[in-house]
Amino acid sequence: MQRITISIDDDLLDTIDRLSARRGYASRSEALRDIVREAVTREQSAEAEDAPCLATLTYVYEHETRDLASRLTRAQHHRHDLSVATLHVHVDEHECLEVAVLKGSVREVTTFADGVTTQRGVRLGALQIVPAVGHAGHAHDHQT
Ligand code: NI
Repeated sequence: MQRITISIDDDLLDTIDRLSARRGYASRSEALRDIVREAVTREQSAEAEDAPCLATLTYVYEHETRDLASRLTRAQHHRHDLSVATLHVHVDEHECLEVAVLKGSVREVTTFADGVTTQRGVRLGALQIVPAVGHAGHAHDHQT
């Protein structure tokens, strides 16, 4: 681990401190490292569409919307090669929350996610991509 000194204006630092407190980071360093990691992940995702990845796709839907539940299930069976696991939560009488764990190329996973989240009756779709390459030897440091 290397130590660097950066200049940052007061407003931006306030924003980082607020974010850090809200997310519960132990220090500014840890908050900044994760912010940079997020940016790097986005960058790599944009660059390397063929790169292998793991991803979680989270979405909320109304199971009573006509055929929606079976269409979503069908979509996952159709791409069973991408689908690792799905967690289903019955939120209330009407809504379900699902978290699908996907494994494939960034392009495949993104296309699948778009196909799910653009369905009528699906809301709050969020895709989190975790690059598979170069991560094996990456130590997640929580010390400073
Ligand atoms: Ni349900």
